[in-house]
Amino acid sequence: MQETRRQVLDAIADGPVAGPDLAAALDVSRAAVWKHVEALREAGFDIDADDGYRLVGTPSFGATAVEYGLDAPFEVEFHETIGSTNDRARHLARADRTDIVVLADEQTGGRGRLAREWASPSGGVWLSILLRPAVGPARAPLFTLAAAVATTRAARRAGVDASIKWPNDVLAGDREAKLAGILTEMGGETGRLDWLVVGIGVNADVDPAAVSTDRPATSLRAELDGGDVDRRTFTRNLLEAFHALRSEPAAILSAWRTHASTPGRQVRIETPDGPVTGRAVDVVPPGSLVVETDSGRERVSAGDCEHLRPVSNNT
Ligand code: BT5
Repeated sequence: MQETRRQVLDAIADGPVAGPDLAAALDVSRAAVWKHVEALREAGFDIDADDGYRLVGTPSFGATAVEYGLDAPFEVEFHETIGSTNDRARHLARADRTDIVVLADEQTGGRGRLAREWASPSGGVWLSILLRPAVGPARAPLFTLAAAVATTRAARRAGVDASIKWPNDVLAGDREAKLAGILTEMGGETGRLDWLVVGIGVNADVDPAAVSTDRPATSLRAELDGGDVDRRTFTRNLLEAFHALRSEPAAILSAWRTHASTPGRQVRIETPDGPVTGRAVDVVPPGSLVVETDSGRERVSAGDCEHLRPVSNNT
């Protein structure tokens, strides 16, 4: 958000401030104050001007709504509808940008891994974070884990009991239905990571039936029994948690372990080299799952993981 606009919002958040006082405090003309107020109104802020300027309402979603009060250095670009936020972030990567969050209410061409479709109706939190971390490509999976932790934390703060299924799913509810998925893409020369796009799709204020697929899906709204979903606060919490983790990569794995439900579970993982079945033991750098199989421990770096239910004794 433009800095003066942020200062205007901060100044009028706690009560009416007369136009001339605001102009003097910000060292701009009165006409400039009026222009900023108009721009903020257009962005959805409700600003009362009866008795000086006073902020009476913030927009529920959008770039300015998320950026206002965001304690992380991201610029937010919002689209009511877009093909895929990952595609847009990749485009921005080619223009040498960084630390941008592309956020959308709806995607018409949302993508999952391996060119699968990602259902993205209006009401979701569909976002992609463009980063240029100073690490090699081999460390990129850490950022997928960080995104999963950040999403899980934000969901829990919203009152939803979420947990991570290795490597990129956030599950919720008794059925362990999919609440969110993550698609990380990267670019660079051999051995060098130029950019990273971490795409996060969260079924926020949507009906699970609108995203129903071959596998069970859920949403924040469904998990809150139809209660209000504050997408603005959710997105802010998610971005702040992600920023804290990317600033301290050494803390990512331990944070992942405390938010994941995969370790200790019987799993079946479809890998490019065939299925691996056994008990998930741990996650090791840069994000591989260690599985105890009949023929010993195996490290799996990529694949589709299924949590197997323990076989009941009376069947
Ligand atoms: C993922 O893939 O889980 C990664 C999803 C990433 C989506 C975000 S949204 C913002 C950004 N922009 C994009 O274009 N993408 C990213 P994967 O693990 O391959 O799971 C895909 C599978 O999940 C599909 O084959 C369906 O079975 C299921 N699925 C599709 N849409 C879903 C939804 N909205 N909720 C739950 N499950 C879904």
